[in-house]
Amino acid sequence: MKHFNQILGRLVLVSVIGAVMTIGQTILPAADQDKEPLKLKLPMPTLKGTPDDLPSGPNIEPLPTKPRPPFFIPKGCENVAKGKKVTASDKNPISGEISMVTDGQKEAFDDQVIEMRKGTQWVQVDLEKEYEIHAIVIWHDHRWIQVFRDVVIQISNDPDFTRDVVTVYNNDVDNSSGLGIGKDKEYFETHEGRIIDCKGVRGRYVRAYTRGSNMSALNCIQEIEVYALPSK
Ligand SMILES: [Ca+2]
Ligand SMILES: [Ca+2]
Repeated sequence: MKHFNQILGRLVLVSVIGAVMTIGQTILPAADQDKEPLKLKLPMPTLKGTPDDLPSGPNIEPLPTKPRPPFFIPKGCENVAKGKKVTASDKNPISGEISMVTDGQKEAFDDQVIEMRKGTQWVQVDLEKEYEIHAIVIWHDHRWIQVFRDVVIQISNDPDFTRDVVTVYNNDVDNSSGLGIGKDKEYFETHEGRIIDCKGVRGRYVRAYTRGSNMSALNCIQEIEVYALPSK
């Protein structure tokens, strides 16, 4: 038993050292002089609460139970999408105006959501020039805690997205939208939005696809923010 306790003691010690090292690693990016936490102006959470029958499965991230950890981004990045021109596959949305994608409004209110027809639809932001893009933050529709299908986000210098396309997010695992098989997870819409790490991809246009949600065949979008540096 004494021997067992010695082994147990060593195991605990190793675990403690391991934990300290892990904490050290997670703190490291903050020490990076060129980076800072991305600061977002978050909307209020929905007052509708969390549904009892949330979808689940191996490809859906569980609903977070605590605030998102900081996301580090190069110093000087700004939201270069605010107020920029937006186009869409659905020229005549069921509700809302396409320009609302970049108007800065993203509260969980009906009049701050654009609803487009069913099937795969996209919205596209023209940043007016090429940027070095480090993060895209997207709110589809956080009026309800729900999962959007076929979330595909692409960057290009071609407004038609026929060439030089970089896909920075794709959770279309069955390729039902025909843009390629995605390896990213589905996730729940919350007031925090979704941060997409773009790692400095250069481009002028950002396009975001969806194909309905677990609640509705319609495609909703509230806001897209693009945190970027001028392209050198
Ligand atoms: Ca908006
Ligand atoms: Ca799909």
